[in-house]
Order: sequence, then C-alpha cells, then structure tokens
Amino acid sequence: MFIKTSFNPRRSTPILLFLFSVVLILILLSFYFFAVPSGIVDVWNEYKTGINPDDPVNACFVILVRNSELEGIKSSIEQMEKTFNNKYNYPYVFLNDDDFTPEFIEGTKNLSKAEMVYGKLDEQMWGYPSFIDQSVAAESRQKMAESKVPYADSESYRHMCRFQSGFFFRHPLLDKYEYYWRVEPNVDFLCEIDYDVFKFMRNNGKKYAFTLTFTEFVATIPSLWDTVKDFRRDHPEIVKRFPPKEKSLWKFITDDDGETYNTCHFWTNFEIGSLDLWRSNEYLQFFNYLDESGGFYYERWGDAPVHSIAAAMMLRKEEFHFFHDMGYRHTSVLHCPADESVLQKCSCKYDSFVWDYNSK
Ligand SMILES: Nc1nc2c(ncn2[C@@H]2O[C@H](COP(=O)(O)OP(=O)(O)OP(=O)(O)O)[C@@H](O)[C@H]2O)c(=O)[nH]1
Ligand SMILES: [Mg+2]
Repeated sequence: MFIKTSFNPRRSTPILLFLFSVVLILILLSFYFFAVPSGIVDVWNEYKTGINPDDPVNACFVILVRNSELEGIKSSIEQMEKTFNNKYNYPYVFLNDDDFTPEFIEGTKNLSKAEMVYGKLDEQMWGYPSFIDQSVAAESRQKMAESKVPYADSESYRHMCRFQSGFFFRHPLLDKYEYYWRVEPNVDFLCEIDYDVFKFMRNNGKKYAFTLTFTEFVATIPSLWDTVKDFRRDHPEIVKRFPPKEKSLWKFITDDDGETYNTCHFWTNFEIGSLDLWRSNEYLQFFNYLDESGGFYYERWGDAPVHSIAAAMMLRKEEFHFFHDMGYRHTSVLHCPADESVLQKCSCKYDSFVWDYNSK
C-alpha cells in the first residue's frame, strides 16, 4: 500500500511557529520561576527604576509635638525603637511651634541610637495667613463649639491641621529626606516589624501607606468638597495629570462619582509616605487653593481628609499600601492584625477592637 506523505510548507508554517512560541514561552516561564527567581526580578526592577533594592533610603520619623507632651512622645518612641527602629536607626525630626525646652531635648535625645534633630516652625508654617479674617474665624469657632465636635473651639488645632496639610514636608529639616513616617505622642506600636519599611515603600513604588481609616465629622468640613470640585473645574490642566479615575482611589472618597464626599479618609496620625507626593507642583497648587478658600480656619478642615482626597486623586491604586501587619493604637482606636502568623509577633489581640469616640 502506498501512503502519500506530503509536506506542505504553506500549511505547516503557522503550526510550526505556534509550537515554537509555546516552547519558548515554557522555557522562559520555567527559567523565571525555577532558575534564579529573586535575582532576575531584582535585576529587572533595578533596570526599570534605576534603584538597587539594597540602597539605603533617605527617610525619617517626623514628630510635631509640644514640650508638655514629653512623656507621651517618649512612650511612642520607646515602642517604635523596640518594635522596629533599633534594627534600622532612622533619624527623628521633632518639630514645634515653640522652642523645645532643654528638658524636652534631654528627655528624648538618648531614646535611640539614631540622630535626633529639633526644629521650630516659622510664622508662615504656623499662624494666620494674611487673607484670613481672624474675627470671622473666631466667630465660626464659637458657633462650632456648640456642635460638640472635638477641638471645635481650638485655634491651635486649626494651625496644626493646616501645618500638617501644607507645610511639614517643606520644613528645611526634611529637605534631605524622601520618605517620612509620622509619629504622635501616646500611641502604641504593637507588633514586631522585621523588615525595612522604608525600603519596602521605595522598592515597591509605594507612595502612601496607612493602618486606620475613618469617616470625618461632617460639621468640620461643610464646604471642603465643593472647594475640591471648584479646584477641579478651575484647574483642568492639573486634573489632566492625575491618573484616570478608575486607576486611582476615586471610589474610596466618593460614592456618586464626585457629586459628594463620603468623608472616608486615612487616619493621618499614622502616615508613611513619599515626601515628593506633597512637594509636587500638583499638590502644592491643590493645597494653596484650599488654603485660600479659608476652610482651615472658617471651618475646621483636618489634614486627614485633605491628604486623603489629594492622594486618592493623585496616586494610582497600587501606590497605596495598607500595613495590615502593624499593630497600632491611637486614642481608643486600634488596628491589630487579623493574620494568625502575624499576631504571634504582636502584643494586641485581634478581637480587642475598641471604638469609642464618645470618650473624647
Ligand atoms: N507643637 C505643637 N504640636 C501640636 C499642637 N497641637 C497638636 N500638636 C501635635 O500635632 C499632632 C496632632 O495633634 P493631636 O492633638 O494629637 O490631634 P488629634 O490626633 O487629631 O487628636 P487626639 O485624638 O486628641 O489625639 C500631635 O503630634 C500633637 O503633639 C500645638 O499646638 N503645638
Ligand atoms: Mg493624636
């Protein structure tokens, strides 16, 4: 019997090409996963970003604090050292609207092997800008005090929120840094962190990180969102440079595509971030626009909604990070990791969640 075997190059070429591609892909995949995985990924990342993952990060803790809060800040720093910084020695930058007393400096300077520096804020960073009518501000404080909102009648709280929103990252003591971790007095760091958090941020392209989120007292921000909308309308050239809404955290801050603000925000008493985010021309223009509307003083806009709204518009989703592995307490609000393996390194209980805002 005669079997005809004919080779038709026209019909066979696509099949051969297909087979060749499959084999090539399999070889590449196996090389990627089994040969020298982390090496290849690191080399690739370094090629992409120009960053060697082992390079040191210019980062610091930034602490706005009063002399009277010495004991509270000692407690926070001792825990920070114990759980994280004794291994990494990132410096601490203390800032104050007043001169730090010798007692404060003596009481803090040896809490870490790391460098401790102390700075004072100038009048531009802490104080009324010329465009604020201080009698209107005083009147609105008085009115708000009736609403039982925390710090409704406090002038210094408003200076603090404006400073944290628009100035801390411009203090000359922070000029040499790229990343910061904000720390407050009387907070707890409750889990052992055994990796370099700042390298994690830098090497993974993270720009903003948090542990707690909250909703805002509406009485403190009645006109904030309208001002954000006005900014978006008046500055299309800036909004154009933001990522598309679906790539950003737009949906974290608004449930109706921008009609209203849902008041969700990252709780900024804990904040790890890229200083360049706030130093950017886009953010500075946004901050100036808000500032000039007067809401930091005529209302009581917090730095938490301001940072959160800006970051949600300006960053891509993947540039955020939730540090679920960090146990953290501020006032009576606690984040304790849910993951059993992480919990072993923590001194909190996952079910010990306390949420009692009335205790304020
Ligand atoms: N130097 C200085 N620091 C301040 C002043 N007011 C607040 N701070 C600091 O700013 C940060 C935020 O202030 P807090 O009073 O804790 O504000 P908060 O976290 O919204 O309120 P609490 O829930 O009471 O903690 C803390 O690190 C304070 O130490 C002030 O008048 N001067
Ligand atoms: Mg606080």
